[in-house]
Amino acid sequence: MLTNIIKNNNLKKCFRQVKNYSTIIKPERDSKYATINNQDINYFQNILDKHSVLTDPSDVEGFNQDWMKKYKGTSSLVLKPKTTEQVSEILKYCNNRKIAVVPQGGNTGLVGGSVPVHDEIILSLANMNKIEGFDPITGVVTCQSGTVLENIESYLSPLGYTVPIDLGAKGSCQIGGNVSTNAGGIRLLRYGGLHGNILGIEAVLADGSIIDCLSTLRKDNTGYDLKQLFIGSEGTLGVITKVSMITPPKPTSVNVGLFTCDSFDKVKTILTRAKSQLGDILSAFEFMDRPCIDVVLAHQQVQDPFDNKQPFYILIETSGFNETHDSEKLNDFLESIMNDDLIVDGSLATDTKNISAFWKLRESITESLGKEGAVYKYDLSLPMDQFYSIVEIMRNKFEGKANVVGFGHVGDGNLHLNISTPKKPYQKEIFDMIEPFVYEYTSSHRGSISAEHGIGSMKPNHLHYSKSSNSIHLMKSIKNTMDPNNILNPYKVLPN
Ligand code: FAD
Ligand code: 2HG
Ligand code: ZN
Repeated sequence: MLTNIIKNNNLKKCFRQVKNYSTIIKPERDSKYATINNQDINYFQNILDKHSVLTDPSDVEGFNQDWMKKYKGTSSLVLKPKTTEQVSEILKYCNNRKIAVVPQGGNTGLVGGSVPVHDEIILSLANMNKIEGFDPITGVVTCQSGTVLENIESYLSPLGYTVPIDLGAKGSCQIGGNVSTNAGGIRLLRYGGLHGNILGIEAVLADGSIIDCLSTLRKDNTGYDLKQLFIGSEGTLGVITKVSMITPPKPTSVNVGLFTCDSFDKVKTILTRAKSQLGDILSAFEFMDRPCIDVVLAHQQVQDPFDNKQPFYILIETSGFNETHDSEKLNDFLESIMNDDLIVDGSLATDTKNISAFWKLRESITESLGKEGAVYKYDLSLPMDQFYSIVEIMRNKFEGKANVVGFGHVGDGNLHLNISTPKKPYQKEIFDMIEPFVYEYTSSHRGSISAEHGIGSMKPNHLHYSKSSNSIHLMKSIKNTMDPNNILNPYKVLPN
């Protein structure tokens, strides 16, 4: 209790309100950072071409605002380098001048990490979008960090390979952003996370030095695995300029089933069975509750999949290479869950059009929620026994006040708890009903307050709910070693 009181007092000190609390609170601007002047602009125009230095407020505006329209900075400058050397020159200069910098990928992040808090320079990686090589024997692809995820998939697909990560934002997010956030997504269940799939990284440190860890080797135990530090560091330790990644062969036989359930206990039983009976062909196990379906139906051109509404919807995908073998496994599994009355309704899609329709229901939840008003997002890892209870608790708390939905990567123990109100901007009253309660609940069950979206601007002062003070201390000393002037993505990830 005492430590909590101390922590809350610290929190008040570090995070002072800059506007009234109807909007998002920001830490105060640190006066140690320089403000941009004409000399700086001239310097950047000399190392980049004129089109890669954006200063017109109408060009800069979109880069200041995050995807959710929740976080907004006041930067007056966007730099769009094309090469690692240019990134190096920029950072070296900024480090000497103490100019703060926010690296930006596709700007689809959901925790406010990709936009400036104040007037930090925006370093957009959008022009570093070349796929540099692919080895069909090892399946390793190497590309610049600004390559859009979907473009890597389009490049690999005709070659018979696929990317090991997939998420709803694939059309805009960049591989550098994915690596920097250690994004999870819908295929983590099958291929594992990026800490395993990224083989190499080239990154530029705050002082401009280029760290070449761009290995394409699967095995390399030569000292500390430095690339791991950059994975999930959200632009605070360096700017990732290139990555090399394992790509698995693209499955040729894909099936997607959509099922309804009348209890969350049954969802859990189906998950256990799917893991044991489908084994190696199970490639996604996602769930959404009925309020999610209602939100999607309200905002998208999709049909209610079944006449009979149920509280839970599960999407199961199998991907393999032998249609007969996969169908046999899937049929045995379906028979077992039907015979035991685990599902109420179900439908199977085997052709691309129907598969996409099922995925659209799941993947458009985030966009549809965004059309509702203000959305309060919580991205939690929780043990299965406490997984859905938090949604029910919050729904009771918010009855008549807000719409509470639960969905996510249940196969990975990752819940997306979203609370939406028709009113924007964000309300203090609503935050107070959610925080710190949701974080305390998660921490008390040894869960994670950020399963896959990161910490960004949203949660630095809540990091202690998932990390010990010794761990935070070590993180701070790593940050201090790699970026002693704290120019890279300040005010983010680490508490003050
Ligand atoms: P940005 O949003 O631009 O940046 C994210 C962070 O990474 C920032 O801190 C930024 O400073 C840093 N950064 C970006 N590029 C670099 C770089 N080259 N070097 C150093 N730092 C960098 N996330 C999931 O994990 N799973 C999901 O299933 C998922 N689904 C989503 C669905 C939708 C519709 C949306 C809008 C978002 C979703 N996200 C998901 C969140 C988001 O897409 C991911 O976090 C993604 O990895 C961010 O990539 P980005 O290129 O947009 O990065
Ligand atoms: C997803 O799984 C994303 O769709 C977004 O991680 C989750 O909107 C969210 O909360
Ligand atoms: Zn997710």
